[in-house]
Amino acid sequence: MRDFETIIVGVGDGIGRLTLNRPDSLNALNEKMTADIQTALKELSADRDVRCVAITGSGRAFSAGQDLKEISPAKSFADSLRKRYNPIIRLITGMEKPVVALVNGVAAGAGMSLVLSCDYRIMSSSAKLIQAFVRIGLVPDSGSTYFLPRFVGYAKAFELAALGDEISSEEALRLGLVNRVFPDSKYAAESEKILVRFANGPTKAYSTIKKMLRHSAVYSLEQTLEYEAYMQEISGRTEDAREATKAFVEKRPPVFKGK
Ligand code: T3D
Repeated sequence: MRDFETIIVGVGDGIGRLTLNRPDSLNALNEKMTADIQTALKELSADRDVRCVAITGSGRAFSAGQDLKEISPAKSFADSLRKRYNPIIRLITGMEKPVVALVNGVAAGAGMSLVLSCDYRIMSSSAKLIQAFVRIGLVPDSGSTYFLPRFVGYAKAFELAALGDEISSEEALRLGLVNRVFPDSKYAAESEKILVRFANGPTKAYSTIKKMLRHSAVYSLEQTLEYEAYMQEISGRTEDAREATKAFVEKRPPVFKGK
């Protein structure tokens, strides 16, 4: 994978790793970084050796959101979201492999939206989430108003978005905003085990699960039952499904190839 100015990208053992790398500004998202993230996500998506993608931040933060030193009244917020942020959220949610957020430190504003758009979220115990938009008189963007009420319900979503208070890792876990929290001392090793598990799993099934869960958010039970039947027909014919059924009969663990 090539070098980028604002992020570090690496691939190994089936895992694509994207690290936001402007630690002096808590990995604030400037124009160059959002462009770099888009390019990297497209490349990781197309790379057949990558079966799981992890996104994290360098230094003490995940990301402090939009670079406030680049905000100016002269620019269009809508254009910025349409060109810079919304494509990133679409690339993550549409990626045909699991995308895991490793929340190593504070994730604020669009940084928190980026976390919410991932399929699985792991947080270190000292990290915080902040719907920081309202603190500067803005409203949530980059998918936060889609994900928040679906994860925590309207009442809590309104509170988090309108008050913009820090959400501790304990509260994030209790609310269902993240999947796992590990003490800072164990966070790296425990996260790695989960990434390895995704990278060795049935990638096509993961991708289909992503599509099905998004589909079910807008369709009726009847339509969902039919979609499940359709998707199971496809899933049942993958190499991984055949291998896992054979492995069960042979009383051995399956070897998934992501095919
Ligand atoms: O244009 C559009 O598309 C609009 C889109 C908007 C989406 C958004 O994300 S809006 C929300 C933007 N983010 C924020 O409002 C959060 C701003 N940051 C903070 O509130 C705090 O930094 C934190 C709560 C995240 C962390 O606080 P703390 O005390 O741990 O760190 P700090 O001292 O505030 O920051 C450390 C450095 O990072 C500092 O730089 P310095 O003074 O040492 O040179 C600070 O300026 C810099 N920094 C932190 N956040 C940002 C930032 N620089 C630029 N942009 C930031 N967002």
